[in-house]
Amino acid sequence: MNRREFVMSSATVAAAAACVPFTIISVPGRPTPSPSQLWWQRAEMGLFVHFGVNTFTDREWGEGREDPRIFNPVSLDARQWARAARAGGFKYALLTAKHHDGFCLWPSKYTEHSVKRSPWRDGHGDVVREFVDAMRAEGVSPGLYLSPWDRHDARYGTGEAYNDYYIAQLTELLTQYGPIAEVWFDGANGEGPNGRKQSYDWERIHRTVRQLQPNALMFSDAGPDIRWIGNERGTAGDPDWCTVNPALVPYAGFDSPQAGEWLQHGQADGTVWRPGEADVSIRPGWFHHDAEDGKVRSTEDLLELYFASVGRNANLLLNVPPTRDGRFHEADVARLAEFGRERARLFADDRAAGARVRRIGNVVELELREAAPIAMAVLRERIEWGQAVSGYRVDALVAGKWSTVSRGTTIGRSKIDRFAAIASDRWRVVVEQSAALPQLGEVGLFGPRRPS
Ligand code: FUL
Repeated sequence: MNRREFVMSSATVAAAAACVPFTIISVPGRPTPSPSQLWWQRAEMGLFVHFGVNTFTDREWGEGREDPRIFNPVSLDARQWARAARAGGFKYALLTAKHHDGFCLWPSKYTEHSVKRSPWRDGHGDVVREFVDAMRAEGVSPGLYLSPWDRHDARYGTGEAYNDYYIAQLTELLTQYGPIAEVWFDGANGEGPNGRKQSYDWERIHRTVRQLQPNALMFSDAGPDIRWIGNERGTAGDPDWCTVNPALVPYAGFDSPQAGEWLQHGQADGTVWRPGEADVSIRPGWFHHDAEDGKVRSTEDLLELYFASVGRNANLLLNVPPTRDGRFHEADVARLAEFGRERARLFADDRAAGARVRRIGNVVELELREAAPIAMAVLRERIEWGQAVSGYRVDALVAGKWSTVSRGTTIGRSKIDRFAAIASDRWRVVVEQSAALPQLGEVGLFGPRRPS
């Protein structure tokens, strides 16, 4: 925003404040998203793909002593994963290139513990390659998970030697597979084969990613670009700020009784932009287990996750694990497609489209073409200028009087409010409290859900 716009909007705020009470609690220099963060927040949803030796041992955490010969996904079809991702509306996807067991899904030069020692594709296969190619072919941006905790490698827990190994692997992944949208750093930090824990060199890890792929976003409890939302249930906090105070959670895996809360909510006065990502699995486990084929989340459940994450200013990272065959199970594929269809139906008819919009200071007023019943409001701030709103309400004009249908705290990139359907052609969003000059973006208004 240039100075002139700022002065003009400040003036309109002052004018409107006379009739609609409004408080700006402070006006510091607010952090804003980088172009990659902005792309990522607009992407809304990523698909997580947990796959590896655990898929074959029926476990969640491998020990690091698994025989690579057990890895043989005879019908592996990454394109099937990618089609399912696209049908569900996922714009990016993350593969566990290496989980805590240390087994690498690509033929790393730096270890023998990888697909090259497996019978799959006669030891010439590369799951990372098939994954990135398939995702890109379906218009889904690939990302990778590389577990720092490694229960196989003898260097783990010895200091520099393991850090060198980790950086060498990261370098392979970031130089041989094209643009990587997101690199996921897990906070889990257990013992290695020698019974010792490794102290990770985060500074060097971050520097490596920035140098090799300046547009890749780094996720961890401590970012630096995307923060963990503080639970594995796929739900963001309310309020949820994109800004955080980086000193509170200084590194991935940082253990403190308050860390969960800090990550859930972010901080209104945070000095860095670090939006939250809410990870959760479509099944009870992260890896595929036959016994959980009947426990795939329902479409209703997935929609609730969407409202509790994207609807509260976070991204949703939904895990779907391939089976031993190397394909997604048909139940998961069907669920993803239905989830995509249901969201398309829910958001098909924006009744605010074509409305007359008046923006007066802290109020956005909409005059719809007709008085249709509305049951859901989608609010956005123009986050390219930062996040500011900390209190708002949505009103409808009913029988000549404004009545409040929902109230909330933060908005950010997206806030979705659902309420009992109410018919009116006049709606308004009133910002009641803000950490800086509020910049409301589009407002979407949608009718009640129709039975399918
Ligand atoms: C955790 C890991 O320990 C789980 O196995 C899984 O990968 C999850 C996404 O992150 O920290």
